[in-house]
Amino acid sequence: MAAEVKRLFLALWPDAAARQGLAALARAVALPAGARRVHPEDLHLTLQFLGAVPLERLPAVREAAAGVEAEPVGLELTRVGCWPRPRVAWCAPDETPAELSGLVARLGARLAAVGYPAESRPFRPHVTLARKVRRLADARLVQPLFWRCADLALVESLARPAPPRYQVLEHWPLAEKAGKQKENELD
Ligand code: 3AM
Repeated sequence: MAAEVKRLFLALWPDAAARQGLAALARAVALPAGARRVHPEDLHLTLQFLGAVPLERLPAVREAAAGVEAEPVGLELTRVGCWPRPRVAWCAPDETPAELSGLVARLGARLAAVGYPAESRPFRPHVTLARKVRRLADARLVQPLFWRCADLALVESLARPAPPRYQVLEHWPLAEKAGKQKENELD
């Protein structure tokens, strides 16, 4: 009998305020006919896709994610555009903040150590806004959206066709370093 599996990925998951902002941005983007907007509750930023994970591997994956050292990441989403091959419309920052690259590298190393190596393609942070989009002119947002990413989530991609399609199985707050908190307290 085939082993039971879950289709999983690790993502930065927005809090209610960031989700509202992302959803408003997604609504404001004019999309071509046939585009399928991502359900507001599904908006996220993927850090690493794992694919089908057998249930018995789940504890190792959770432990890998739980133990990653990371601080909250300040992300300024400044532009929208489209990748014609996966046919997705996205919003993205101009540059990848160093804290985000660091988080992806450390998380990737921990996941690789339990058998889930990262993709060879370079990491390009983005929030997918819609699917089935072949063409959308790159545009700068008049009002960039700031998202303080403070929640790392292990997410299941559900097989059922209706959105929302994703379910957070577990999530971990990204903690400010103790030293930094002290500094802020003195401000
Ligand atoms: O976060 P976004 O929407 O960019 O496209 C899938 C989605 O990306 C991606 O993982 C996220 C959660 O489903 N994904 C799905 N299959 C994938 C694969 N085989 C994949 N990424 C890489 N390789």
